Amino acid sequence: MRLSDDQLRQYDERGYVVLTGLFSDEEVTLLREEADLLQTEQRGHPEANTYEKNGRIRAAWAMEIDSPAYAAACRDPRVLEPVGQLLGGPEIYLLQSRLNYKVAFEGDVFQWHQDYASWEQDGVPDGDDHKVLTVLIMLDDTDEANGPLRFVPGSHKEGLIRPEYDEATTSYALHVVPDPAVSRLALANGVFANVGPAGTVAIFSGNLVHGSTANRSAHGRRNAYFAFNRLDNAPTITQSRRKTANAYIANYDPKPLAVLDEPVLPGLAAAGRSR
Ligand SMILES: O=C(O)CCC(=O)C(=O)O
Repeated sequence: MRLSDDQLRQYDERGYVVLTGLFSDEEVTLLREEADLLQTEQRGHPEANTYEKNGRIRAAWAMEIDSPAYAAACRDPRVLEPVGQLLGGPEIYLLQSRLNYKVAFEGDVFQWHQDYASWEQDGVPDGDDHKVLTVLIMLDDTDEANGPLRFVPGSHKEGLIRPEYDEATTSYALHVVPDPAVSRLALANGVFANVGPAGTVAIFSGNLVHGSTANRSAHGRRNAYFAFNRLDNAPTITQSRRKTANAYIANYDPKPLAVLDEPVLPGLAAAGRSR
């Protein structure tokens, strides 16, 4: 699946492009079943999970190491071909993956931030929009109430905004964009909310300012994220400089990803389970 010239332009102008309904209901069902498993001690690497202040699951990192379905999703041609177009070549690898659960009633806020602020700490040399980016897959129908991921369109053009390190707001310390910069950009450009049906995908720049509110609704909001980086932009350090970092937040063994000839998720979904 290739992005049109219009979609490529959108990515450059707004810092993101949305592909509604890219994954089928059956595929999403499979990814949700895997999400259920990943949040338990039964996943191969339970130490890769992080928790809210109240002990509920916040995120499962590195899903693909324990889940064939997520391993297939990040190599899926519907994902990797557009990423290849945007990153300008086939030599790309998976820098990071995470599944944010944003559970009903309890899922906490993600402060406004740019992902590159963290990746810089992880040693990624360049945050250029065409070197490193993220693919979001919405696993639940998402509306204004269950904490959609929000983008500030065009904010990627600022490059990296000097971040503040917030260790207090949530269980997960984050390099956040200072409030005055968020206000300035949101007043100038507005805010876009990723609402829509499960299976929708958004591709966004590592410099795009984004965040989400707490989920106080009765409906969970799971988002899976795959961050892709060019191989020639891989860190030269072997360990993150972040103050708090588990071993799964960045991939320090970069290997070029081979795009699958065709999607395998439909077959896995039809088989009922991926294992
Ligand atoms: O899932 C969300 O609402 C926020 C995700 C995000 O920005 C992150 O994990 O860095």
